[in-house]
Amino acid sequence: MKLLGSITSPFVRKVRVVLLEKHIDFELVTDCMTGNPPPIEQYNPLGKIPALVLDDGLCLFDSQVITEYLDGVSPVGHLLPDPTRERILVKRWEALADGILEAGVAIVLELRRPEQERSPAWVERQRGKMDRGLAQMSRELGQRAWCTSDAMNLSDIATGCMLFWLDFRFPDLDWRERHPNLGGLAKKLAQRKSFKETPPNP
Ligand SMILES: N[C@@H](CCC(=O)N[C@@H](CS)C(=O)NCC(=O)O)C(=O)O
Repeated sequence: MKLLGSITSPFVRKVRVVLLEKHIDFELVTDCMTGNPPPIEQYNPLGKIPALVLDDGLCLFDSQVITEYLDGVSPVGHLLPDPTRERILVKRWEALADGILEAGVAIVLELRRPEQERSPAWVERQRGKMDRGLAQMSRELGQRAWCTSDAMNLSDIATGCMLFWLDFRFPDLDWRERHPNLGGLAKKLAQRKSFKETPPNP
């Protein structure tokens, strides 16, 4: 299978970490976002990465669909529990991590606009989503070792990819000081081979 993506995208990183944790072979294709039209549009009409092209040609998007698919096709290192409530708790956490990322991406894009076209109110609104999202994660994690279970699963991977992307794009955000328990979780994830092999700034 081919993963269309980039090294810096946190959504792509989440998929790469899942592929590595589950020992699934894949080819990463990174030159798909430039050009007019960019090649990604042949695979995902929304023009977004990640997109996963299966061997039979079917193309999957977005990252939450891809991670669920990958967990289903290989029994190695199960990342989503079977019982509905436990599974939905993991997917809810993944949605929260991805939502914080989407707010962060919106800020990055807004700040790339010419200064006179930027909306401070829009940036503030997105910042509120990030702050509330992180606070809720920290509250729910409490003193537990992992986000939703006794062992690492997709909720932890999604959270790690989000936190490390904040380090990459918002180095001054003091999330570790505000939420030391999230810092502890990040420390454990950073030691895993799958995270070591997928830094956004190699
Ligand atoms: N909900 C999507 C978000 C993916 C996303 O926003 N990817 C960004 C890169 S980090 C992108 O491709 N942006 C290009 C665009 O929006 O045109 C997912 O989880 O896959």
